[in-house]
Amino acid sequence: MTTWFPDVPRKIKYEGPASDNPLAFRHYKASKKVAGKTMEQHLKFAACYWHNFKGTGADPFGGPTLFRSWNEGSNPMDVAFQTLEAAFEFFTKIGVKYWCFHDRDIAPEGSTIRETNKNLQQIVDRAEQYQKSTGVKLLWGTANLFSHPRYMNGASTNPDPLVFAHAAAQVRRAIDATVQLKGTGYVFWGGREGYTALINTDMKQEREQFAAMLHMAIDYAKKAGFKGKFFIEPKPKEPSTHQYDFDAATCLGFLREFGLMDHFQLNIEANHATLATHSFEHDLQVASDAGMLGSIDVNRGDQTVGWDTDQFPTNLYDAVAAMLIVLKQKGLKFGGLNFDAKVRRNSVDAVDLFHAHIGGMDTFARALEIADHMIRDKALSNPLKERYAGYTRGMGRKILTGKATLPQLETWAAKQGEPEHRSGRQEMLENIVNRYIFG
Ligand code: XUL
Ligand code: CO
Repeated sequence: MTTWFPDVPRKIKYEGPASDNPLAFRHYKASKKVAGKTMEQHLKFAACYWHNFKGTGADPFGGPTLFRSWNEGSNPMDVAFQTLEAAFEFFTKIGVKYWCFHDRDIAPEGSTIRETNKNLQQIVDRAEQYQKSTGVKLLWGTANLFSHPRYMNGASTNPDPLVFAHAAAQVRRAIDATVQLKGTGYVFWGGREGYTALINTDMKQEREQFAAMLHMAIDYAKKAGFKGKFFIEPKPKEPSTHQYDFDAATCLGFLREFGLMDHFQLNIEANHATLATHSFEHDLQVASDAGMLGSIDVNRGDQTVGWDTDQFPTNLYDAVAAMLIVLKQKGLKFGGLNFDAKVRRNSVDAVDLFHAHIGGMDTFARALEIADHMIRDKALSNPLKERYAGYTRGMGRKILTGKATLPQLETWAAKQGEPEHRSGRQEMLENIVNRYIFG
């Protein structure tokens, strides 16, 4: 077997917090038990195919900077096969148990749908073999419905039904690929499912078209034997000016409106939540509160810029907040933590992919331990319980159980007089979080 990563001769190991080896984990120890499960079981890390293996570093102001050995070659299918080999070498050496792909990352589009399908099938067959020999599993698959010029006005939300049909063909085959590779999730991220100008857009109909596609996907997946969950991945904008899957709350409204709640959950991405002017934890909490947090694209944005920088997650505060929510809902059954993140355009060496994932995996491993410690100590849940205690008895309880009326409440308020002037204790609670984080 060719070695695509000669700088990393063997699997990355756990060496403990004191290690100064840049190619070692300091906190992520796959077999370490936390709250009755191993870190590997809790965290379900996935590496993504697109940024790691197909990212070129190009931006609107300059062309490629990341020249990867596996992307060299003149025959697109040869390149696809060697990229797949490199990818599985990477997954094995970094020690992620899962991967994620778009159809077009793994196999090139042909000149006809037939040829495209053939290309995809050949790569999926090979991927199935690699999965068997390495034990790496598919977390989720998806179709790229945003790069090809035909999708410039949207995919399922396109004004032209023929474009809808091309998208449908892709979704069908991407579901087949996901089923064959035993993926537990299938993602819809609608980068072009939105508009750039309302003046030429029938928003009401476009949302109906989008729902029609999702219903067709459910019907098809049932027949194809898909046992996993569909995920919608919210994002407010970029590339479209306005995207229909704006944020978690908008997606939940959409799923409820079109009768899709039973088959879908949400895949929350940190940098998408912040683009929607929420925090990462806000969108996770919205999804989790609705019983709809299915998977997470872990990354981070840059506070100083307003676009999707997709950096690797290294912020421990954000990761702890995320793990508190994940642990409280008892994990991610169908999903996991997918590093939808890319190295910077000047991180030009293949070894940088390892540094990036090590950083992300160590951050979430540490966050898992901290969050578990906080939950065991009820560090935040006790103060929260205390803050809302009034609703567990008397009139508070009546409000929540639908037994109170406006006149009754008026009488009660008049009798009780002014409420106690109570502190929210935000600073004290922030210090509690720091106590666990500082150790
Ligand atoms: C784009 C994004 C996508 C989805 C999959 O911002 O996050 O890569 O995760 O289509
Ligand atoms: Co994503």
